[in-house]
Amino acid sequence: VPAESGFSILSDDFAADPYRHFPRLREQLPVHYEPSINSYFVSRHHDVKRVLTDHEGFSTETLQERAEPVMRGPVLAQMTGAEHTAKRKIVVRGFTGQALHDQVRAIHANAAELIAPFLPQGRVDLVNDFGKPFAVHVTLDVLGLDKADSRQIAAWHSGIAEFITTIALTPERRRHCMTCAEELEAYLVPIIEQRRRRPGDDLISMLCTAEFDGIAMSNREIIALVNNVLVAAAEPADKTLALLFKHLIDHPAQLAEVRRDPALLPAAIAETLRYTPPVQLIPRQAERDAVFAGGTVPAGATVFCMIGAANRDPEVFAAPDAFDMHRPDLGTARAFTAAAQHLAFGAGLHQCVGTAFARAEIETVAAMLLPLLDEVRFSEGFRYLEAGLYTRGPVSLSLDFT
Ligand code: 2IO
Repeated sequence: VPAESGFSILSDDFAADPYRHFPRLREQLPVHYEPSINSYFVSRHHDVKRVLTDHEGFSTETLQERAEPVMRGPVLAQMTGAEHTAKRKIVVRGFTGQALHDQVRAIHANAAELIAPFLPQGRVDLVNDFGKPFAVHVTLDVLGLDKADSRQIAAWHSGIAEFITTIALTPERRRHCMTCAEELEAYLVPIIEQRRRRPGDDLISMLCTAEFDGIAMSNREIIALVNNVLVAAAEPADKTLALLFKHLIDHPAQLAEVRRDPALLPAAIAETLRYTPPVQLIPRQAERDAVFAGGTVPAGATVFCMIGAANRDPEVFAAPDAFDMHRPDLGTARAFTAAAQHLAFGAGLHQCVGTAFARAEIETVAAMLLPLLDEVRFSEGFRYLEAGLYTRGPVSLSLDFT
């Protein structure tokens, strides 16, 4: 039946506005098959949650092909058992407590430095002038990498992220992405060697000094985790920030409320993550035949969880297509925890380790920008455009302010 529906997730029509297609997908094609990539797409909240939390039925094997070539080793989401528990704990430690406290200072400093040149102009492209460099600078501070190299690292990051988030890569682009990954690896090796000898308080040093089973991690293991953090921290950040501002500008009453009371920002950020999750797809591999209400996924097949569709499932969220930071079903207090109703951070054993960091990052920068960008509005003639199937966000966000 799906093959005859005439509908494709790979069509330009879907790319232009996936949200328009989600109701029909959830209702009529809840287990949609794409023959050209031999993959299944699940869109109901219940089904997505099941795929992400049934670790026996669905594995992260897909990342061996989709991520490992550019990550140069296994990322956290690929690991299982004792290795996963131990290494996840090491990375969590790098993003909580004192480390997070220091990161908030760095977030503040980077935001202040990057917005300064635009304040006298009264105009900024929140994606390209600010968000993208901001996301990379903050990540470099976390890792303890030199911001003098930020343009080069940003270019390598783009290539690596392109590899992971492109549904069907051409051989030419694939080669470009692999070159980026190899050059970044060559850049990191001497830095890792040096941090082993003289560790600082950055995340790379933490990875160098941490022990798993009484043994220090190899260069390959550290490089993969550094790449993992680089992509996971930098790729969704500018998108989330721009989406937050877009939704607040589109909803002036809610914008006025968060201006009056910045304590509402976590709710506005959580609702942004529900309404327009920057990570739209999470891949898994079915380990055995999996029967859903709308069809069967055969053992060995790739299943993509459609986070954007699940987050607007009317079974879970009332009036799901409305942006409302006060919605009672958002569960604001739980929105950045394992009990979150929205699935923007995934679910289950591999749920995002950077959740607290992501919240602190967007909250800090938004609380800082809101008072600076007075009477913020879209620039005259600005046309809003989103791009991306895997990670998705505004292409640009030209704002005027006074
Ligand atoms: C980096 C896709 C931006 C992760 C991935 C290979 C593994 C994992 C994710 C997120 C976000 C990125 N998957 N982070 O979806 O670490």
